[in-house]
Amino acid sequence: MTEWYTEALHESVGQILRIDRILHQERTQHQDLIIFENKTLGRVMGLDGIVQTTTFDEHIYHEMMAHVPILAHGAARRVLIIGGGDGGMLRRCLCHPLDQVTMVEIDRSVIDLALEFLPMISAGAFEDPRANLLIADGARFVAETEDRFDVIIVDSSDPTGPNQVLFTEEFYGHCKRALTPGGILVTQNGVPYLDHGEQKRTYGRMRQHFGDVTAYVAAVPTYQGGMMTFAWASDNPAHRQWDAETIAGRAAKSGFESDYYTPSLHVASFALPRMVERHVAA
Ligand code: AG3
Repeated sequence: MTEWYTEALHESVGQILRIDRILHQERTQHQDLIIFENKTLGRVMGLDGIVQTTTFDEHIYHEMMAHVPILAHGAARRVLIIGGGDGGMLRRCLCHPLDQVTMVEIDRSVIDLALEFLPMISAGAFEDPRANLLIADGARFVAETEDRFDVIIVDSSDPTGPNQVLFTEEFYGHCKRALTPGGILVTQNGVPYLDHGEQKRTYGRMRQHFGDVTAYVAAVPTYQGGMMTFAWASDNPAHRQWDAETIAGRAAKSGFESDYYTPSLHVASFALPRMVERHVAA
């Protein structure tokens, strides 16, 4: 009998993925986790009924959330990732000549199981001496840390449960405090065409703490619903206005391979549909 994974993220539309083979399934301390194979998508990881990553298109999301802020910053030495248990974000951050990448993941099981069943996503990143891995509550970490970071990347799931705290004004204020002057915060902010209001309110909340707030976009096929938005907050508007040549020069210095990211796409990703502009301005 054919088994299907039915995603339960949006109220009245959704996607189903055929489960060709279950590699692992368990209730971790924090969430329901499944890793399965699908003929088209390769290996898929779902948490609490929502597709988190697939070997088919993880590169789009991870490249855009790591390379865009790091290259826009231009002089980042220290990066913080909140979440990111599969290690794909860590791997893309470590493509750059950084001193350290701190990753704060609340659920150790996600890391362990991704290492076992999705090792191609982190591709050795956890062994890099510049990787500083902490198993802890990310919201608490940013509220309390004395460390300062040039870029903070919030690689979270959607605000459906306890992780709603990662979408609050208070959390963004703590991120601001943990950034160096002119530092950049980026967060995954859902698919605007299908989204719950929670994510639309992100920009107004960020604006309470940052002088320059916007979004940039990429389409990730398995985050169904069209384009996905990444929220962007900094006090330095120049960081989202570099031209493609400047970005290309920095990318060449980092010297990495990508499958989605290009310097011209980087620049273009800040061009927003009117509807997203309205969310940003609201
Ligand atoms: N975190 C973002 C998952 C977003 C899913 N949302 C959605 N389908 N609208 C992914 C973790 C990858 N490191």
